[in-house]
Amino acid sequence: MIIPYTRWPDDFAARYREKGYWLDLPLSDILQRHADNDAVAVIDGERTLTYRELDQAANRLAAALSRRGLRRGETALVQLGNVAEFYIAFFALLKIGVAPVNALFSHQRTELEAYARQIEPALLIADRAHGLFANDDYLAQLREATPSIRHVLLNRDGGEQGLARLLEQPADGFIATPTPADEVAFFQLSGGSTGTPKLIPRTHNDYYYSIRRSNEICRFDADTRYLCALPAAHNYPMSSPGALGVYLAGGTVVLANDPSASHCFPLIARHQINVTALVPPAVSLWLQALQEGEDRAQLASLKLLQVGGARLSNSLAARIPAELGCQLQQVFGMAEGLVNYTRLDDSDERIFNTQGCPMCPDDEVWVADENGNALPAGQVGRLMTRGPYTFRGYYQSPEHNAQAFDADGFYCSGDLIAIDEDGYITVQGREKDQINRGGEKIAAEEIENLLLRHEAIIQAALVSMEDSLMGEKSCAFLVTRRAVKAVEIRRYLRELGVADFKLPDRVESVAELPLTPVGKVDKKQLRQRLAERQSAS
Ligand code: AMP
Ligand code: DBH
Repeated sequence: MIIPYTRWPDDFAARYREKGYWLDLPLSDILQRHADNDAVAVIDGERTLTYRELDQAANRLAAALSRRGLRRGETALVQLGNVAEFYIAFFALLKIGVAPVNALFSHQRTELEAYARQIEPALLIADRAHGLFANDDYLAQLREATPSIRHVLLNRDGGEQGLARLLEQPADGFIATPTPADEVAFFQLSGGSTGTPKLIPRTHNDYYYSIRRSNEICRFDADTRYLCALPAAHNYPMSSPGALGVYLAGGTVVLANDPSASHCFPLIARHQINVTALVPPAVSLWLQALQEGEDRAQLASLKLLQVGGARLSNSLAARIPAELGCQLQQVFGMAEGLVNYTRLDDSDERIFNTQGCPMCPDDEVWVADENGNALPAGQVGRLMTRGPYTFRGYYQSPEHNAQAFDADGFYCSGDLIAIDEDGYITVQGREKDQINRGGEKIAAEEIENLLLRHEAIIQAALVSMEDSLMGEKSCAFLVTRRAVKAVEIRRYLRELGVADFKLPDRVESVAELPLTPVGKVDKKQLRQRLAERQSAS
């Protein structure tokens, strides 16, 4: 069984191999190569796993899953937070060629079910610590709705379905059977702009390259001590260079539950963290904590702070070295592939004012106008890209792919950017119908569709509004049959089972939605209304 996906054309694949980007190694090699390494790989609270222990744990789980009949080419739905088991499960599944979707811990029923419908998983791995899985009620519902699920494993469960139990069983004679390196290793999540969350097939070859090249640029090595404070399943802390970069280099990953200063500062001091990755709102909160008297000495070991996921303002950027006492690196990436970094030896001017440049010499990035024509340096337009680690199609989404890619296989990310004479990118805005709430992406259409199912709602438009901390928050403009309150709308959406970060921060009732000349909802005008109101208040 192999998982279908949109392949790179043969001539591209040949070139990517010839240039050494694709090495035809499985991602499980990242851990396998350290099987005899007794250095600490991961620290999760009071637990510490060496590379040898991490690899053995992954082998034991892999062996147990194969004994239960999981087969290469099948898929798994996984929802684990920032716990060592996330990596154990990820490597175990790679070792037996089962491709996971790693849902975010913040995801709820709507997201989990949308992923399950798309991949028809044979295995579910979830956590008793998640509200949905605290007891077996939802589990039964999910299994009922997803007949493909044959096995369930639960973290923090002492019983039959407990993950811990499988981790105790020996892996005697286990032989890894990863999928071939040019097949799907796992699915990454797209921030999305459509009604259903889209999945991004990532192959071993393309993802391994992305991690390896990220390590070169960010200079990760065996002395790297990386704090993983963003959701571990997200592409950024997983691969840019993220935890997988750290493992490849033989360094140490320290897991944090959240990016708050009160939680992270003591971890940085205790574990002598020298690099971490944040989104811009977390940076603001760290700076604020220092101003309110948190001891800066706790950050003495921190050398590099990566910031990405959403636009970092120039003013916030400049405060990082001055106030946190470490170097800043801007990261502009996407789960679909392309990652841009400011380089460690770039000038402050570049580091503060740009989102970096593509990491690979064979990343093809250009700026298109509305008609798909290339724009000259400095002009703002659509980001178009293809390359050795940028995907060629969302999973089983031919219609959406026809829109998201041009005839030459260039992916249109929906970002509006300018590229300067030296190839450095600045993100100027967005064309996709998405709200970037401090790095967490909300597809407007997904929420609008759910809102329209409410008995009192006739029309709905979700738009971004500026927010000093989050960058953007969401506002739902509603045309309703009767008066509705924001709390009612939020409760309704929560009951439908959407992640909390997608709940509208504000709800506005209007008599009608403004339309563009072609009759689409004029979101630009709605955003303007919000901006005018904000500047008036
Ligand atoms: P996702 O599709 O969830 O992987 O999100 C990728 C998107 O996040 C990009 O297309 C951008 O819109 C946004 N993004 C990521 N990093 C940055 C950054 N450094 N500056 C501005 N936007 C960013
Ligand atoms: O926002 C992102 O998706 C993102 C940001 C920085 C990303 O996927 C990445 C780096 O790899």
